Amino acid sequence: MTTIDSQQSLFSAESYFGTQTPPPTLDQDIAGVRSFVHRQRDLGRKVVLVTSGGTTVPLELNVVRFLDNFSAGTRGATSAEYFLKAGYAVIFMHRQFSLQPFSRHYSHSTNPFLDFLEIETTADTPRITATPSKYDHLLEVLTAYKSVQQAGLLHTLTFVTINDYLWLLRAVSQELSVLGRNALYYLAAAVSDFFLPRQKMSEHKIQSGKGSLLIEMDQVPKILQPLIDEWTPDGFIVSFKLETDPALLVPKARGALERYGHHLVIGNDLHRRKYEVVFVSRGHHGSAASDVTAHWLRISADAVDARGHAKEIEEDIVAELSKRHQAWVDGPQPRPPG
Ligand code: 9Z3
Repeated sequence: MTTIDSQQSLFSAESYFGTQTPPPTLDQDIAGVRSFVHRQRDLGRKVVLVTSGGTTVPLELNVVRFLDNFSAGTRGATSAEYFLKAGYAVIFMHRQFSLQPFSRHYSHSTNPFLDFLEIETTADTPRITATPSKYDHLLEVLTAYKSVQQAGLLHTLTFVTINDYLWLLRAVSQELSVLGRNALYYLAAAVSDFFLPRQKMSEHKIQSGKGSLLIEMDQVPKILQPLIDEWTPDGFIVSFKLETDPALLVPKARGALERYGHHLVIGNDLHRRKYEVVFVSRGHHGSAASDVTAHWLRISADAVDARGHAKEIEEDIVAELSKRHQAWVDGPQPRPPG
């Protein structure tokens, strides 16, 4: 059995999965992913895994309190819609109750769906109709949603804790690896950097009355490394880097790219994330550190799209990614060993 080094408190992916327990629904979730992936493979479709929303860090085994983060899942849910439009099948792995593709347009707090409905009382039996001013938009969203459902292009999975997320990501990526280069990873979930191993968690609700509470957390293992090297070596992998200090954004994104050697890091600043992102990747001349390029995508706050709706930066992110992923699919294949 893998043990935790209590001196270092540093988990490798191997020691993490050797000591932390899988979520109870993992096998069932993965059976669903397997049949989805195999169906898409038989149909020759590319598949993108979109991770979305924030992970929680429970403080107790019988959990009453947990740490969380700000992410509502807007980036992931919006991008998933554009990936579907671009012809991808989508595995949408999201934080329970965070925004989802299509229904995101009718979020309960900003756009409650009941406000889109009217009761017509002219006939004997009252009928429900759509509010006229909202009708066109509703029809557009509903048409896209129904056609995606009918074509079986969207598969949804949920996580809550950082532990759920890590187990699911490993298992889903192993399933997706059968697609080789046709698999794209779009890791937009806001993943906690720190966690409490279950061996250090209080079983019951932490009691107050003893003064301040001190909690020492362990670092979450760097999961991108085995994802890239072992679980899905041929997939096109895009990670996100979030910073709040703009001066750190490109250096940190660049650091992640150099550390893991994957395809692309998309950097975003917390406050500017809806209007600009930076694509940090290697150029065309090999993997020399000096060859890293930073390519900015920007939209203005009042930009509109081709249909006259408020422009979403995810439209441009996904357009650029589809091109880069296709170039990877069509690119030179590594020579077989021997
Ligand atoms: C992101 O950077 C996402 O774009 C956001 C989206 C979380 C900012 P919203 O849900 O926000 O649309 O409101 N995701 C990745 C964040 C993250 O945890 N990155 C890690 C890091 O920065 C690396 S995997 O170190």
